[in-house]
Amino acid sequence: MRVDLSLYLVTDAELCRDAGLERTVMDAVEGGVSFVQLRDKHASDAEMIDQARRLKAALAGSGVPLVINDRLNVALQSGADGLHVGQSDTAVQEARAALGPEALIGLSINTLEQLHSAPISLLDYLGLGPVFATQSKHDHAAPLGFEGLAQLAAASPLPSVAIGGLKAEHAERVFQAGADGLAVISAICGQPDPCAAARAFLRPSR
Ligand code: TZP
Ligand code: MG
Repeated sequence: MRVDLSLYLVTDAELCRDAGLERTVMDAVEGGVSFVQLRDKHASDAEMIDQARRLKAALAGSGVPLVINDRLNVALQSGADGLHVGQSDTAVQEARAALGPEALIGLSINTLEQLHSAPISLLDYLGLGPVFATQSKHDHAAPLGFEGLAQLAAASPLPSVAIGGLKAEHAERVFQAGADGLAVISAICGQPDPCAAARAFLRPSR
C-alpha cells in the first residue's frame, strides 16, 4: 500500500496531556500531518485500545492512517490501520500474519545490518533513526546524523521516514538525504499550537 509519510506524528501521552491527545492529533492533522502513530509506553492495553478507537473515529474521512506502536493486540482490537515495531518488538512475520495483507506495517532501522535483515516484502515502510539524540525515547540507539540517514535511505527499497530530534528547520536536509518524510514527537506534541507547529514543517519560513 502507498503511504504518505511526509509528516508523521508519533504521540506522547505526557506531552499531550494538557491539550488532550485527540485534540493535539486533530489540530496537527489540520496543519498537515499525513500519518499518525499512537505510542504510549505506560497505558494499559485496554486504555490504549480505547484511545486508538477514539483516534480512529476522529480521523475517519481524513485519509490519515493510524498505526499502533509495538502492541499487536492493540492494533488487532482497535481497528487501527496497522503496527509500527522496533527491532526487539513483535516479529514482522507474526504481525503480518495476524494483521493481514492490507495492514500498514513499519519497522525501525538504525544500521545497514538491520536493513539487510529486514523482511522487506512484509513491510510498508521503514523508520530511520534516530537522526539526532532525543529526550523523547530513553534507550535510543546511536544518532545517525544526516550522513548516516542518507546511507540508510539510499539502501532502503521501501519508503522511509526519518526520526529523532527533528524540527521544522531540518525538513529540507531530511528530504535531501533521501527520506520520504519526517517523524516527530516533541516538535508537535506539547507545542502551544500543534496546527501551526505542523504547518511549519510544510512551509518553512526560509
Ligand atoms: N524513535 C527513535 S527517536 C524517537 C523514537 C520514537 C523519538 C522522537 O521524538 P522527538 O521528540 O521527535 O525527538
Ligand atoms: Mg518499540
